[in-house]
Amino acid sequence: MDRSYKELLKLRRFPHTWCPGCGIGAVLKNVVMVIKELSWNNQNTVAVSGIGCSGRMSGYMNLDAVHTPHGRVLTAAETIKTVRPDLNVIVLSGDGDLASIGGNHLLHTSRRNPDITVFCNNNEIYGLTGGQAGPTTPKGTKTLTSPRGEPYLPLRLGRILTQQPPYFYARTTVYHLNHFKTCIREALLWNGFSFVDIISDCIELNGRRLGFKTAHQMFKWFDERFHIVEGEREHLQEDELGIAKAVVEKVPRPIEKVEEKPEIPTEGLKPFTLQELHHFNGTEGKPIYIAFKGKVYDLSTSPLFQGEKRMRCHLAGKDLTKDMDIAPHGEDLVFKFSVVGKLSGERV
Ligand SMILES: Cc1ncc(C[n+]2csc(CCOP(=O)(O)OP(=O)(O)O)c2C)c(N)n1
Ligand code: SF4
Repeated sequence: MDRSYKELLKLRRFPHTWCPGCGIGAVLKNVVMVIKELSWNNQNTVAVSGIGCSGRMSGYMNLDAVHTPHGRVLTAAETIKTVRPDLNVIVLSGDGDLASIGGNHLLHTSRRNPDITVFCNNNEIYGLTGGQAGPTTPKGTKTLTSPRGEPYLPLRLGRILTQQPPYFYARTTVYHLNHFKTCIREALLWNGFSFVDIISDCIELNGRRLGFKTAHQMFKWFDERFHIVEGEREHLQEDELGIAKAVVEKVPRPIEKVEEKPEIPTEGLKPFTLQELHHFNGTEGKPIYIAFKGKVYDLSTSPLFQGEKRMRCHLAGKDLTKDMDIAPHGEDLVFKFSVVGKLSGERV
């Protein structure tokens, strides 16, 4: 068996801190294996983690890694991708970190669609802090904070993340290993925001409370709860493992009609020096003239010139060529007004 994926693990930090049987180990191993298969390495790939047992994954990877404050993993990952688009950016975190305290970032990062891949170790609980109910805990589950059963319906991550294209949402489990690896690979190769929702086990602080004696018993339970669906689809039912993806259809942009600007001849126009132009500044009933690219326009009827005969910070009676060249509307502000002369003489 090819064990070269171990190059991507910081083996000197092992043994890891996770409980025996915890699903996080399988997430780490399989993500690293696929990264190795794709020949990604510590020169071109960054791993970003949040807080929680799952958040420790990046620390065991032989990649540049960032361990971020609780809930802020996506902001850090998106920032890295923005300033270094050449890097592969992967996120490894828990359902609590991503969907509870980080829920708002999940909504908006997915909406902005940066090219990053998120691996969510979804054990349906807050593991690190003792097994409290989180946003993905199924209704009725007994936890440290819901001893009589979680009273609320969980967040349906699959529904939230497949609301509007483009999206890539995969649901898999740590038990369905072949399927899991396919999801990892497709997500890493997806161009845009991709999210792999990995149903995983926290045997110690969730499983035992639910009556499971071993992690393997929990895996069997995953097998009963979920089934794999093959092929292209846009949405997944709550009991389906698969990949839901959609791209935005490229609609050709309508060609903008460019308004023809009449060419105004300058011969025969009355010449104005800058000093003379300054006189027409709109005060005491005088007309409002401004110069633009050598022509003098009468803007007396322009609603843009108001108090103190200013157009925003620009005064009437001036040559505004430089200002209008860099303004968003530029020439469009003046060309519908009549030309009353041309600029001549030296600047004063
Ligand atoms: C601001 C802040 N609030 C609360 C905590 C406590 N805390 C640490 S990890 C965690 C939950 C982690 O749950 P999850 O992301 O599901 O990870 P798991 O431990 O289950 O892998 C919480 C609430 C914290 N570290 N910082
Ligand atoms: S507490 Fe739960 S999630 Fe954390 S390492 Fe142990 S089994 Fe895994």
